Parts: sequence; C-alpha cells; structure tokens
Amino acid sequence: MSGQQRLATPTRACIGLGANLGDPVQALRGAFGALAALPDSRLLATSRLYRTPAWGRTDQPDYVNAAVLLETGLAPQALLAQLLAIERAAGRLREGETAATRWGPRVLDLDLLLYGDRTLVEPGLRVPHPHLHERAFALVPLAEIAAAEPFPGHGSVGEALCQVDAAGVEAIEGA
Ligand code: A4P
Ligand code: MG
Repeated sequence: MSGQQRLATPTRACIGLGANLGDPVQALRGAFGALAALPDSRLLATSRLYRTPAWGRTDQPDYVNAAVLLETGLAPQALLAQLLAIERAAGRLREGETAATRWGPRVLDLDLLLYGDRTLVEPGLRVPHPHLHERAFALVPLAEIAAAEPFPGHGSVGEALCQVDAAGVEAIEGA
C-alpha cells in the first residue's frame, strides 16, 4: 500500500462493496485488500460486513455489503476503472459477457458512492451514486466509517441515513 506516498491533490472517496454469489465474505475481504493496494491511494477505514436483504430485485439471495473510505489522488474516471478491474479480477461478468441483469446477483460489485463533495454526471459515471440516498445497505456501512462526509444534495452521510429504513441490515458477527 502507498501509506507513505504524498498525494498532490488527495480526495476522500467512498466505495460501496456488495456480493451475493459464491463466497461473499471472501470476495469482500479480497476487495478490501485490492482497494488497499490501489495506486496513489491510502485506505483510511473499512466498515464491518453487513448481511442485507436484496434491494431492487428481491428474487435473489441476501447480500453482504460493506464500505471503504479512501484518500486518493486518482481522478474519478481512473478510480472507477480501477474498481471495474477489481470486479473483473474477482470473476464478475458484466452484461454482454453473460446474462447479468440490472440489480441482479453478482460475485462482487464496487460502486463509487462519493468523491469528495463533487457532483459528476459523465458517460458511465454518476457521483454521488444515483441510488445511494435510498439504499440502507450502502448507507449503514458507510455511516459507520464516514458519517460526517458531505453527501451533495443530502447534507451528510449520517443525515441521509436518518431518511431510510435500515430494517434487516445487520452486521455479521466475527466477519
Ligand atoms: N456507473 C455509473 N456511475 C457509477 C458509480 N458511481 N459507481 C456505471 C459505479 N458504477 C457506476 O454497473 C453498471 C455501470 O454503472 C458501470 O459499468 C459503470 O460504468 P452495474 O454494477 O452493472 O449496475 P447495474 O446492476 O446495472 O445497476 P446499478 O443500479 O448501478 O446496480 P448497483 O448499484 O451496482 O446495484 N441489494 C443489496 N442488499 N445489496 C447490494 O449490494 N446491489 C445491487 C446492484 C442491487 N441490489 C442490492 C445490491
Ligand atoms: Mg455497481
């Protein structure tokens, strides 16, 4: 990891992790390691792992979700490319490669939830993540490590969490 590295313009970025196929706990632990090894970046905090009911499409297994807070010198698109590469390395098959469906089951999903206090609408990238404000499975782990982070349009992460129903989102003991 690049703990000693000095970043020219570091930004605090929040990443959401999710999995509900294969061995989700192992997939998320592996992803923590991969995120800690990102170039020009430093891992500031990792949340506990949470078991969460499937959101969006409920005809699929429960998910395991978590969140990470990074300090990074990577630009948003470069960071997203790194996240997609980690997903691919974990065996994530994207649409066009399989019958993966929107909000369908996956071995590893990494979402760029927040990038500092920036709002971005670019091809293939929207920040804050467009569904973050309505997803307890993302907000509960994120608030554990980054409650005070700004969430454009919603105050802070902690304030956004107060607006959702977090029933069924439970930390996994010992994970
Ligand atoms: N993309 C745009 N903005 C972003 C961003 N901020 N972060 C683009 C990450 N990706 C972003 O991603 C499709 C494309 O979105 C990417 O290639 C990237 O260019 P995807 O992961 O295949 O997304 P999707 O399934 O088509 O839809 P969506 O809404 O993006 O899926 P999510 O948000 O990944 O949600 N229930 C529980 N309990 N826990 C979960 O983790 N996850 C999902 C999938 C559904 N239900 C869930 C969970
Ligand atoms: Mg995703």
